[in-house]
Amino acid sequence: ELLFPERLNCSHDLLDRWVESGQGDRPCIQGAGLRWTYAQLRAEANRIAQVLVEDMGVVPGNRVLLRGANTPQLAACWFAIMKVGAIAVATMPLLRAKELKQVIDKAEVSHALCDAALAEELALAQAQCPSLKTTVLYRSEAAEGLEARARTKRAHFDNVDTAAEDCCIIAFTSGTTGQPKGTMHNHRDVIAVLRCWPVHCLRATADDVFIGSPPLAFTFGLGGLLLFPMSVGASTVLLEKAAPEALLPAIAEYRATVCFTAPTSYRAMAPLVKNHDISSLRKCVSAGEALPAATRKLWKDVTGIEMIDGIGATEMLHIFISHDEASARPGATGRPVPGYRACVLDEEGRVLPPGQVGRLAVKGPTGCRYLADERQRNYVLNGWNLTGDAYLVDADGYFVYHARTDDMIISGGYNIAGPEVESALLAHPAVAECGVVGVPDEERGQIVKAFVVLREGHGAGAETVKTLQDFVKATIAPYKYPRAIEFRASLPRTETGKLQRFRLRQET
Ligand code: 3UK
Repeated sequence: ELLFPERLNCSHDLLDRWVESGQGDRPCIQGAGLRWTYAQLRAEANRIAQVLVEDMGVVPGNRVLLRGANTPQLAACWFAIMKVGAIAVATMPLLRAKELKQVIDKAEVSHALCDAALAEELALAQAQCPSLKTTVLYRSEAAEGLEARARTKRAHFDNVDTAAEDCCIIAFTSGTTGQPKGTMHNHRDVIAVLRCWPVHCLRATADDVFIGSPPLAFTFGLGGLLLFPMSVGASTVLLEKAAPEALLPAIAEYRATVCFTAPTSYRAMAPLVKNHDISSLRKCVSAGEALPAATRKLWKDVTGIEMIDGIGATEMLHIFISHDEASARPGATGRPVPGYRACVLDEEGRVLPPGQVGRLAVKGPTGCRYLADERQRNYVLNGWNLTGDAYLVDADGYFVYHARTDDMIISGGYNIAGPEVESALLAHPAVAECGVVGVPDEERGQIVKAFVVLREGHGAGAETVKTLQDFVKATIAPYKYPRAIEFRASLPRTETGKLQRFRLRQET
């Protein structure tokens, strides 16, 4: 059981505390050509907090939209929102006006801070959103821009005295299957996650330099690239562009030690590692989708590093099943992070014995608060969150991922998990990426179909199809092999690195 004071503002624990204890000169955040200490980030956030209150009229509880690539300025804006007791509604940089409108309406956004480079789509959305009254642009030269306003403010600000249970984040799920869903988190939740996975599985120190790809609008990135480094007094690198080709040179340049990204990014980086000096790296975290055993091995072969896998979810804020380097088990996500409980349920909500696939349920200090009532009714049971994943627990208590519940393939009476077939295919050297879905079939109901991106030097053709099919049959139960294989140049993914299987299904 974690205990918290009744009044609590998370920005104090993460930011102000370091300055107050005389450690304000520690390096805190880099990126976009900037290098700020803890004291500098705090001063920036304090000035922006005054812009929010004095110029924009933000009061505690207002929902403030954030829109921008990962930069120190975005982080300063995030802290400013915490400091004034408002609610941060961070959005993915790639969202278009239509999607922004949905977020603004659902979250009842009243104010926005937006990177000037991304102003256009937000302006289009704002024209159709009556609730959104005031937008201020940052990284802007304009006289009414955030920087010009912030220059007139003081470096000091007294944080609003928020309750631990005041909401401070509305986070939207990445919409792997369609409509984004809003989830709410309070100041206590932010502090609670700091005391769970980072302490038990990551164990970073003040000397670590964090880096990675997930946007701060994705709670995987918010935790991994902002909250977790700052909770231990470490430093973080925020990259505006963090595609695999950009991430490797950045790791080398900043001498980064802890990396957060998705499995697909590790697979893309693996063949390029030899061109870069990434000897500084000591911890690599994978989340967002299942980490196939073949990807874990590939990364270990080229870097020597045992990855830390963890399943997290926007509604839980961060990772709740994971492991540390010493207890990694290839093919398994790990065990419940201390502080969380997890189990696998059948359709009626009964706990299943080890070895049986069912619906993953999780309970802990975070979770259970959706914006939409319908979501709350269907995905929260008795304080347990149903994540929508099919899992099994093995005899040692390790949780093994199977599929998203709605991605299970039923073919000829067999239940087949697409990701298991993907893992098998990824172990073949010709396969760079793949996605496996069920497609309608008159005889079998569905058949297993694989979409495959080949590695350089491998030809798409009947011969490769046969080779890959035989390879799968030799690795897992033969009935699971992909009866159809289609070669693609790339696969549809979300901004968070998740394969969009629903799109693959639509495309057949
Ligand atoms: C899937 C995984 C297998 C799973 C997230 C870390 O991904 C995050 O949040 P989302 O709300 O999606 C949640 C869903 O993604 N998933 C995530 N990680 C894994 N499946 N193995 C994994 N390691 O379907 C889950 O229900 O976008 C991840 C931290 C914070 C996050 N928000």
